[in-house]
Amino acid sequence: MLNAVTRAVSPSLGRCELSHIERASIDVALARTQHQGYLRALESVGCHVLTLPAEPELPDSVFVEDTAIVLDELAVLTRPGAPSRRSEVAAVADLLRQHRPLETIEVPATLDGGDVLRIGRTLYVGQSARSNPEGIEQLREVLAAYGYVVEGVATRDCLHLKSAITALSDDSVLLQPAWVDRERFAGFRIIEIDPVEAHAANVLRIGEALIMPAGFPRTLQRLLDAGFQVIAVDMSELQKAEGAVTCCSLVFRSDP
Ligand code: CIR
Repeated sequence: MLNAVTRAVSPSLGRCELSHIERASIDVALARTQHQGYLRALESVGCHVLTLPAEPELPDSVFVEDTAIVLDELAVLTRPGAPSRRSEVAAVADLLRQHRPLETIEVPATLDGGDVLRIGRTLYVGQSARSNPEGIEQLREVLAAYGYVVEGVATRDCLHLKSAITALSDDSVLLQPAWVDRERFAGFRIIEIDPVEAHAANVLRIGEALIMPAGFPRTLQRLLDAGFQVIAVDMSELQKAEGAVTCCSLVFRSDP
């Protein structure tokens, strides 16, 4: 059984942080409808969805992924790189406390969950504007005791490591070569996004299924041709907030 922790769209989503895209007007009502579609997609692949209430004063709080890294043995609460996002962590912590022992990332470290790509017992962590070397080192120290390996990965021109690469299975990844070096993942079967669909690399793997944003038909076709089962969900309004599919949930086993 899988739990998916999510949080309802904030009415202030239009005041979100933006780093690499231009601000465009966000239809919050449509964002809510699309978020509901995303929750239904999670349920359709077997997740038990837990939804925290919306936070009017925290524009980016729908993007719960950035607040924690949840593993079978524990959850690590992050210290998000954007100061405006640090108070998102408390409510997520209160919920996760019911499921896992908690560890924390402390000052001066910063770490966003969007930078953390777990494949097996390895956590690849983006060296980004949001996750600093201290954040990566603290994560390494916390997780060493549990037998996880933490590896820093250089990123460029994107918000998070998982903007540039996500896992499709235990041995294959979807990758945007402009934002992360392909050679770094040479041990994996690599499927590249279609070059005209720059933001297509963020897909959410749930068991054998992949959830991806609608609007990337060429990359979708590449995944279908490779034999993957894909559910496309319309996320246009959350994409205007520089979010995609992994960022809107924290998925973990309820019976580790
Ligand atoms: C931010 O800049 O923090 C938000 N507007 C978007 C966060 C997206 N998070 C993610 O992909 N993990």
